[in-house]
Amino acid sequence: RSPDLHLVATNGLKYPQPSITHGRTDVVSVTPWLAPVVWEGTFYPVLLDSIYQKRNITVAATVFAVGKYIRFLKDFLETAEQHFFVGFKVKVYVFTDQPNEVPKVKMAAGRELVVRSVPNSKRWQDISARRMEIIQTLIEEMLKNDVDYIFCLDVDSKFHSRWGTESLGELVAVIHPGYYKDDRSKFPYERRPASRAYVAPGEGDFYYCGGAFGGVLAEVHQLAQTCRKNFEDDAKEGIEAAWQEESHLNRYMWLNKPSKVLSPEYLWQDFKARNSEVRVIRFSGVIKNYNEIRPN
Ligand code: UD2
Repeated sequence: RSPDLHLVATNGLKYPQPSITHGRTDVVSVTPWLAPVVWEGTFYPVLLDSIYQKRNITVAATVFAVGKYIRFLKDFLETAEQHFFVGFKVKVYVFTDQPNEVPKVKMAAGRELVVRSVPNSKRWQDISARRMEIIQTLIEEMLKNDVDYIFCLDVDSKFHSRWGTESLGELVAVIHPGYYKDDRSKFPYERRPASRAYVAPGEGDFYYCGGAFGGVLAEVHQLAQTCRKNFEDDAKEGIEAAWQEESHLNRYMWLNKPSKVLSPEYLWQDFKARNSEVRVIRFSGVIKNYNEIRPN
């Protein structure tokens, strides 16, 4: 089914009158291919929630906590309870090499934690990149159950404010907070033509995060399968893209335009001061000591 074709509103629901001449002027809220860019002030949460409540949707999230990254899981899960699709059916899939260390976090009715074992890897690059293969396999299993949307998120992060139905779409990408004011020649795309993640000079729309993406199952499956295959085919030729699966994701999103783009409100970085156009930080990466936390 195509979930976004028919938006049925609730009869009698009250919300402010929409305007087509007044709105945010400090940010761009639509891409040149006419996908919404979601910023605070561009949507009505109550209206969107009522539309998606009618559909009785289930949203899955995947998160990987391998090796020392298990320490981030408690805050991630607790803050997800407070901010991520509150009031909706949610299934959080935790992939870890230490299933016994997964914190017991109390979840509201309709919300569920599913813990899966995955092996550790010697190189952090492999842990990060192998997520695509595991996400691909997970979606193949899920097609048999009733999950509608999936988001794939980094564990070393916390929710601070609402992340909800405004983020739903067929294929959803998040603008990376580090580069959104830069010329695209400065984006850290993979620049070697030999790689399947290559983005040529003068190409590319935005620089998207590897740490958050999502959409409907079929679309995210296609993305994960393609990024996995390209990553593995590169590896057979001794090439690893500059930012592993994030580079492949950026190549993918260049060719397959996301139907919804989430502003950097949806993945900020705690070490960066908040920019004025970012009125709300919804989700952000915590500060971490890379040398201490990574296996190599
Ligand atoms: C960026 C991306 C990340 C990924 C990476 C390139 C953001 C915010 N982050 O972050 O998604 O694309 O570049 O590979 O866009 N992990 C473990 N154990 C480990 C290492 C990694 O569980 O030992 C998992 C964990 O879920 C972590 C994720 O892999 O959140 C990404 O690794 P990272 O956070 O070290 O990557 P980073 O900060 O370079």
